[in-house]
Amino acid sequence: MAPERIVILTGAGLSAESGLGTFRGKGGLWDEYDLEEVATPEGFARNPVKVHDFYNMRRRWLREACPNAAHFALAKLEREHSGEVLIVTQNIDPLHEAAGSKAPIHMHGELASALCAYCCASRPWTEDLSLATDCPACGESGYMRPDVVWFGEMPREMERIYAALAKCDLFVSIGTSGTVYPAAGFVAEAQGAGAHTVELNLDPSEGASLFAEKHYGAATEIVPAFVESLLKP
Ligand code: BV8
Repeated sequence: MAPERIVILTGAGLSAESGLGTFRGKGGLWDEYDLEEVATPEGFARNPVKVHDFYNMRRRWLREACPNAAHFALAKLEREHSGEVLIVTQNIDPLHEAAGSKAPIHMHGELASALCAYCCASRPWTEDLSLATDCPACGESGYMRPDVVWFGEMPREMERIYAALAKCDLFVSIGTSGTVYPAAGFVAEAQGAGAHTVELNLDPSEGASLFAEKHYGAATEIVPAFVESLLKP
């Protein structure tokens, strides 16, 4: 029977073929950078310049990045599936939206947005950030930061995500190593709700054994094929 309610979790592997770096595995960002130094509030407090440089570099990468066949296939599923489709992404890039996805949940925030730690205003941001950047809302200087969720910070829209996992009948995890929580725990939540669980990845993730169905290969190949299998009458 065709699934009615689908929740899809995506990770850095979905954007790998769009030229954006992954975190772990060969050549991953965490090989080059210490996540404690560049992806925690403590690291930002200790050395904001280093953190701004890390995110300014990644924000510049966005200017060259285009959605790939996997992003487009997921947008097609959203348009053509008769039931509900919710995309929850760990990625901070805007490639789901660029491929036509309407409203993915960015549970780890968005690189193309800046947040003022003084007045909490956030707004679209494509340029570099630095300590000299004034907040356009409150005018304070030295408080602007990337609008992302660092380690030790609460991911976004968790209530909405858990509510969707509790009633989904298909959970698909794409391009994630299954190492970062709470996202890595979503498959267990979905399974507990009786959903069919599928992993689409380049190679088995840390949580591979928890999935009922697995397909391994490049996202630009296996995701369009999987979407076609879901949409065929
Ligand atoms: C929180 C945003 C609580 C910024 C990121 C022990 C147990 C449980 C939890 C913890 C623990 N110790 C510490 C924690 C908490 C911690 C955590 O999980 N740590 C890990 C390291 C153990 N989690 C947190 O801190 C989270 N917050 O728990 O808050 C709380 C409660 C109350 C009040 C306050 C707080 C916050 C986590 C979010 C951190 N921010 N990023 C940024 O992007 O710079 S995490 C970062 O990792 C990215 O978001 C990334 O998306 C995410 C996960 O990585 P992946 O997406 O999976 O990427 P990865 O490179 O690992 O894997 C890529 C995969 O793709 C690979 O499997 C590869 O095979 C595949 N692939 C590659 N190429 C392709 C491909 N697949 C297909 N096709 C290809 N071509």
